[in-house]
Amino acid sequence: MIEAARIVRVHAREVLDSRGQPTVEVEVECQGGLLGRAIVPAGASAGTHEAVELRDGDPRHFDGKGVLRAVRHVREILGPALLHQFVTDQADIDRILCELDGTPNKSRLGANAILGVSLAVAHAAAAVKGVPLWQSLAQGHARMPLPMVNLISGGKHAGGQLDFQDYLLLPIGAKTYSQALHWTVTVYRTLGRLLTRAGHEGVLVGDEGGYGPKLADNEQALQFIVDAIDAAGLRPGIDAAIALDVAATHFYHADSATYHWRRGNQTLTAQAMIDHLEQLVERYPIFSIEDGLAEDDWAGWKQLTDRLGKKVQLIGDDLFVTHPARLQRGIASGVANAVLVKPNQIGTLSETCQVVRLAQSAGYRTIISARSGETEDTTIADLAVALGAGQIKIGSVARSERLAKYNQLLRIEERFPTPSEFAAWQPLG
Ligand code: 2PG
Ligand code: MG
Repeated sequence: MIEAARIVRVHAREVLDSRGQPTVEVEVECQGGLLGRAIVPAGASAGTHEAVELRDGDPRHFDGKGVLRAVRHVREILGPALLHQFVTDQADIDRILCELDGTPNKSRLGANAILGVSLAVAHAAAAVKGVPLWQSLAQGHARMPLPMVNLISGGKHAGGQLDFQDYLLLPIGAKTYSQALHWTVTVYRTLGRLLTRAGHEGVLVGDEGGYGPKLADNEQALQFIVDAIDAAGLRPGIDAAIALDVAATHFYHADSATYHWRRGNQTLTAQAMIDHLEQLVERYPIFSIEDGLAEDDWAGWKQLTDRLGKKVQLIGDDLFVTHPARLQRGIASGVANAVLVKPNQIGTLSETCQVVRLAQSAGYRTIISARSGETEDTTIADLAVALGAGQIKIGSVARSERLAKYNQLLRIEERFPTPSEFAAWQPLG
């Protein structure tokens, strides 16, 4: 058993993600042939403080988006350094990977190269132990997460039709994961019918499978969702609520410290943004707001938290970028009350787990999240269960790179069938 756990081969290749863009796949093989494999996702609305995703910049190869350099770093630097290591020593391995890179943001070897290895090691360790990944990673209280599911896409994910990036469903009244998923699919389909009936014929889906209709404004999108919850036979605000990812970083102008709506050519201060979000919360059953303000607008974020943090889940995505130091700053200054957790924002599995533990110990909620560029890799589903994260954000209930993860959670749920093993929605305050 011990010898079988030694790494004997690390291989990487360039594969394609759900947008048809190149990304890194890594395989880690142990003595005796047991294998772990992982594919790294990619964001479109990435925060500037994220770990660096290395792209080749060679215009002749996938318009400069190739990842052959990152692949080479796995084959020639990271992989050889791990030969003969015990695959179950995840923390040591992640430390070696960080040391080989030597930069604070993984810019030398690439967070995409490093994360691919880190996650493939975790899969290989689970294979060696002969248990599912969630079980191999489990720390403390493993439980099924509540999904937060994209219904309508705007911002950078759907051609900028709407200013907010994601309008999501939070099935807050569901008693189990599968019930939450079933309700969400029903609302998604109902919403599709309502949009079609209102003349949004052949409505296209955005990068994450959410509808991308040309609506007049944010409020119209919110009203469509409330109507769809209702028409699906669920009670808005009781069975199902709305979550928003404003992704405000992407319409913030730092030079004038203002937020620019594309719709109506409006310019808003942080104060006006907060007023607007508060009005929306009063008018619609919005229980969660992600990136309501920009990634470095700490002062605005503090006001937002003081105003809404007692009743609304306020998630930092671009704000915290899954980074322990940024999250620590948020906790110390009372900014936000939840953190979005994306392994590729920080670059190793161990650091990702560290951020979740830090958040949990401070009473911040944790939402494990996919990226807008995804693949068939399902690691985050197991991770959300293993860490007892509470919530997961994967995109919509369309497109197989999303469903691969929802389906993995259905498989895992067979081991966690009771409502007591499901992270049902807990009201704030
Ligand atoms: C986000 C993510 C996922 P991206 O902003 O939360 O929706 O988008 O992966 O493009 O950063
Ligand atoms: Mg986001």
